[in-house]
Amino acid sequence: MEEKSPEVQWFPGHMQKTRRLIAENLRLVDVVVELRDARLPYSSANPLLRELLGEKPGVIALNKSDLADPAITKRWLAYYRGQGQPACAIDSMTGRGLRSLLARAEELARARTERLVKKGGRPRAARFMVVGIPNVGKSSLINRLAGKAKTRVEDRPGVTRDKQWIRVGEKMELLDTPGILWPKFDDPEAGRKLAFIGSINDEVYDSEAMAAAFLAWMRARYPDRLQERYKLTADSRAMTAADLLAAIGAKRGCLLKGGRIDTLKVCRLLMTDLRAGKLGQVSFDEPPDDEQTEKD
Ligand SMILES: Nc1nc2c(ncn2[C@@H]2O[C@H](COP(=O)(O)OP(=O)(O)O)[C@@H](O)[C@H]2O)c(=O)[nH]1
Ligand SMILES: [Mg+2]
Repeated sequence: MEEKSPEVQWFPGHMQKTRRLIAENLRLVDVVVELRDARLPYSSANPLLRELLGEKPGVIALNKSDLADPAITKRWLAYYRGQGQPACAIDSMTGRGLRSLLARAEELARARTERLVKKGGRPRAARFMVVGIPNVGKSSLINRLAGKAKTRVEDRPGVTRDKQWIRVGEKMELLDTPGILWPKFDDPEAGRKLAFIGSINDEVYDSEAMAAAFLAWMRARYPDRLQERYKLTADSRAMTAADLLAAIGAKRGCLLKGGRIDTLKVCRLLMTDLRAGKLGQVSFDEPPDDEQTEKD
């Protein structure tokens, strides 16, 4: 919640500091869980994380998979598999997928922990941290993994005092503070999609343009959903985005004095319905098409 607020601005200085903090924490862990929004596996990624990670293994966790289109999530997972990138779909609210996420992370960490033992170190739990842009569910995941007890691992020599570790299962320890990354700035389409799902402040976007882009996407990918939700006639399929917006506004009584359509209100209604899941499971990023992936 706290990072979601529109007041958070990512100034270059802020980004430098974030980078440094994450780099420091990265040295303490064996593996990184990179959270992305399952509805936006591309747009909710931080473009610099790969570089920050270096050789450190990472597993991508597509969170909020309950809200995403399951068929598209499946294609993303196949895509990552093709790239040799460990990934899984999770739901931090119910805990779905967490067991397999932990298994993947533990497996990736093992190479490192075993190497340490070979070099004469004592066997120890695999350490990991969670990173991601604001609002992808980092705190929810950490709380879920920590459980009600919030068992903390006591301070140990060699571990910075202010770092808290949470024991997760038998073999793992989780850094209790997530790494907060900044979202993609240079890609207006990604920004617009992040605004759809409420991950960045949508006031910076022209709401009518945003709604038009949203309606175009819904129409192309989920042609029945708008019709069902707003009880539109079949000919609404052929309408322009502006006419569609007006039709939805008329159905929902989003009117200004004098009977004109209150476009802003319709835009808000669309976003509220989307975010509440009233338009069903929707994904806005699709993986590069499979044929191309195979050629790469
Ligand atoms: N439906 C759904 N909502 C989630 C999931 N994980 C987190 N959320 C919600 O997403 C919002 C942001 O979560 P939060 O953990 O604060 O994200 P953070 O900013 O990355 O720490 C909250 O309203 C959560 O309840 C999930 O898997 N499914
Ligand atoms: Mg948080």
